[in-house]
Amino acid sequence: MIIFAPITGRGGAVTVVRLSGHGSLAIVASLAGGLPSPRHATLRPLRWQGRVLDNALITVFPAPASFTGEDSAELSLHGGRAVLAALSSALVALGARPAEPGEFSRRAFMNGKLSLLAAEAMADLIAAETEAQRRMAVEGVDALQAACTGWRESLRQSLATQEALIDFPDEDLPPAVERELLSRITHLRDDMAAALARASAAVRLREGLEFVILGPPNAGKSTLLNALANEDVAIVSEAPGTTRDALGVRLDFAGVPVQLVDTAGLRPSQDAIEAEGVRRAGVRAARADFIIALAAPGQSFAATPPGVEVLRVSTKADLGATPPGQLAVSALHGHGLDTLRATLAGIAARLTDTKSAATLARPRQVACVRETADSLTRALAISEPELRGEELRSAAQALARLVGTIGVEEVLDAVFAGFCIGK
Ligand SMILES: Nc1nc2c(ncn2[C@@H]2O[C@H](COP(=O)(O)OP(=O)(O)OP(=O)(O)O)[C@@H](O)[C@H]2O)c(=O)[nH]1
Ligand SMILES: [Mg+2]
Repeated sequence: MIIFAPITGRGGAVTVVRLSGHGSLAIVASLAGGLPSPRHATLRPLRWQGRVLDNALITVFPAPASFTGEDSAELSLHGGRAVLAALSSALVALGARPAEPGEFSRRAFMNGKLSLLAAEAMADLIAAETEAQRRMAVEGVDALQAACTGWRESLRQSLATQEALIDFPDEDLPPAVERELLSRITHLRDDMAAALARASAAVRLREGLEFVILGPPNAGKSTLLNALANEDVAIVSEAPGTTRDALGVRLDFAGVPVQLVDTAGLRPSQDAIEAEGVRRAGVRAARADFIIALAAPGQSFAATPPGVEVLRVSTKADLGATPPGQLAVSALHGHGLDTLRATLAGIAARLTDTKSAATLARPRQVACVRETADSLTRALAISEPELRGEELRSAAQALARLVGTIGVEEVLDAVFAGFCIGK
């Protein structure tokens, strides 16, 4: 099936439409009145039903030297809705259909042009908003590919040794064979456990962090949010209980994306709407990556949910003495904000530090490696050779799902559905 989609964003001066699949070059030839030589960008008028659609820069990529591995072409058109619409109807009339999200990448994967991990990293690169996300997408994938190759090889050897232990009675093999097998499995399991331990930083970096501002009414939460965002996002007033909805702004703290969330001032309230705001503040705080607790002079810091790290900051430093040794700001006058920004950037960097090692940045990847490691842990607890072999085979299957060599359909649906059209 021939598929097509614009592979550039909307609103630019040029729109590039990619066409891929067996027969796509014949479609290009019929629109362009012949085929330019492979991989040479060539300017040609595209004609359909006797009229010129547009003058397009055409590049054809005969299989297998294309992104998808299929016959493929890229048509650079003048950017504009009408141009794209006219070309699309011509392509549909000639037997092509619009591509589904991720369909080009999926074909590239199927044709061995792109590994599953590389496809995921490419999607992350396109979605990257900050420098640290870009770096992780570009550099993390090689480290992860290398780690996976090592893991698979180690598991393959373990399986082979285990088979030998099953096939030949114990007395024929030196006891060292089994000792080495167990030590290899232990080493592999520990290596995966280390990768899993680093995963939360990678997942956080990929998804972005959430920092929640929490404190009593009138502590200056909304004022601080506006100051850090450099934008008048939240309503500020001297009336306590102004903010009700949790309100987020997306910031870039030294390359790490952070959603900074302002919340309702915490106090018991008879007002149903304010009480709901307070409840929501608690929910957001409980699932935050980090809490910035605020209190103005004379106020005390609110209790925070267990398990979430907190930074206490005294506000309205211009109004009165603040506890010594504690970060203090006056958001109204801009005092202390640079120090606070630097502190928050340091925290964001620490929470997302992947230590430049192989990173499992997606929940899917984490689940596969956890499943593999769990099977290995169970295998280590089993002395019966057949049963241990079973566990090792489950481990191998879970690992194969990570790189996409088995369970292909189900894994691919989940992975590529998250892509956007044109990828
Ligand atoms: N003097 C002084 N006043 C401040 C400062 N920061 C905020 N305020 C004032 O304190 C009042 C409350 O500020 P908000 O930012 O609305 O406080 P809040 O914590 O969001 O309050 P709620 O939304 O009601 O929970 C406003 O009148 C602000 O102008 C500060 O640094 N110094
Ligand atoms: Mg407020």
